[in-house]
Amino acid sequence: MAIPIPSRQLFIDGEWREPVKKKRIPIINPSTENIIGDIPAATAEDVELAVDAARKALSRNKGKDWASASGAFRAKYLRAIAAKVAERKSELAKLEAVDCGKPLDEAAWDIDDVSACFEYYADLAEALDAKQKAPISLPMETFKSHVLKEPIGVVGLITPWNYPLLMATWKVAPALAAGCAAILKPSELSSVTCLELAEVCKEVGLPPGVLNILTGLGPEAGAPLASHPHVDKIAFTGSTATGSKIMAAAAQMVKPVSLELGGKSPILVFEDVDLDKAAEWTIFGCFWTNGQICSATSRLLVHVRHVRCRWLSVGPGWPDGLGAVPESIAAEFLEKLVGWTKNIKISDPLEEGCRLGPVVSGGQYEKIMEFISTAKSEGATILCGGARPQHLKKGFFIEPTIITDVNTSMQIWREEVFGPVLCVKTFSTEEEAIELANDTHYGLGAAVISNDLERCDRVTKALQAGIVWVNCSQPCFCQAPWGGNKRSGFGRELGEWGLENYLSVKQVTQYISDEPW
Ligand code: TXE
Repeated sequence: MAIPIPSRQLFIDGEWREPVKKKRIPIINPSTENIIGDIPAATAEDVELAVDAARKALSRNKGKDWASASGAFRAKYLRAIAAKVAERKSELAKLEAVDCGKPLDEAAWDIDDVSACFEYYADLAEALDAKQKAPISLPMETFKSHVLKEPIGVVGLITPWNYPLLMATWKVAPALAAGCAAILKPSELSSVTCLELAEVCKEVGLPPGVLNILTGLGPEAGAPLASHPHVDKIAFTGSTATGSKIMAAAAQMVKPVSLELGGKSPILVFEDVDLDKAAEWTIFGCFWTNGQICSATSRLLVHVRHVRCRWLSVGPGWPDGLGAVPESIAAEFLEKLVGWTKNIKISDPLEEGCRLGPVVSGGQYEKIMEFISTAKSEGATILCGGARPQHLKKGFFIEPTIITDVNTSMQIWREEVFGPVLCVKTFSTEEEAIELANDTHYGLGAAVISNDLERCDRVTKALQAGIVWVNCSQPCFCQAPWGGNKRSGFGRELGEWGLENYLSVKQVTQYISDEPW
């Protein structure tokens, strides 16, 4: 079934504009490898126009402009966007599926989340009005002080391809709720639904310049946005390498940045679990969205307990001369995981029941296959998957892959794969599990699966991650903060934290005594 891709231009100052250099980038359907359309490619000249439009949106009709309007005024537009997105859910989900390879069901959840996120920030925009002028208690009666929360100004939002419209929304909705004017630069690998967001904004009559959408390549469109002197803040989701470049560019102008970068998140499965439930969360936690999730719990740590047994005291490596057999859930658990993984339906994302589609691009396909082959050459064992599915001759499809016999110095254990690849190690004590889990440069997510809630609590506190899931992996709610530590970045999106990202705090202090100071 061919899904028609609307032909769009850049969205600047409320209008469709051809890129100054008239360049376009082909859209490749990752399931078929066919070109199905193209998107405009912005360059520094277009960034200049978009920044001008955004600045005008914050100064035109002084007193009634986007920044100084009430939160309630802005909320009306956010709610209208939410409603239009909901109305176009089925079409947007299909566009997402053909553009980035996401199974249609999952794309439809994303679109629901997009609407919910715009609604949520509409609520917070309204609530912001009541929070203005919050008094501060001072130690001197001759002064009074309060706080104004003001929009930061013009913000640049640079987003990735794995949740194209949803990641854009996590930034656009709070930025607009706060009263900022925004320039969104989605990933060149999947921009189609973000351009449809532009159409939605036109339809609801969003004031010109409040949201500008520039599609294009990172170095050509993203870099000039990040370094532009009249962009007051950059919010970025993507790779750690690009995040570091953006931070360096922003540092030149002491511009605030928030960064949501990669991850190599662990899932710790203890011996007391219900194996079916643990297997379900492990599989979902790693293979959902074709494994292309920054928070994917792609390092499985599963309990194995060595029971010492005199009768078996033959093995080397046991200093006290005792033998050992593993009393463990590991073997049974892995057997279950492999069985279930082999049953995952891999197909065109539009096909009924598809659970795993292709990865987003030829480049990502090659990169993931290289990871798998390096793991093999370093001595790891591919328990299942590791290849292109035999029934699919075209498309960037990779079988869901489980890898064991991994050691902690291997690339597959240390680096983000961003594909359907789970690697496994065992642990025998809680301390060892925590040490293995934290032995990474990243710190985005982590999951702990155990029926012992006291243990869950202890382990949660010990894990170095911005998000810890207990007895689950990956659920995400727009009310709860999202973001990481270490090289996974800093700053939090979603919830009230997401709004604060786009607000600046102004202290107002007044001398109220008639006495001379
Ligand atoms: O990411 P980039 P890519 C990781 C994942 C993946 C790898 C590469 O491991 O395999 O990154 O993916 C824009 N100045 N993640 O190359 O480059 C780019 O156009 C300004 C994790 O797609 O980080 C896109 O809009 N912008 C991740 C955005 O940055 C630049 C999601 C992200 O692209 C730029 C995606 C520059 N110099 C990939 N260069 C997550 N955390 O969810 C590129 N861009």
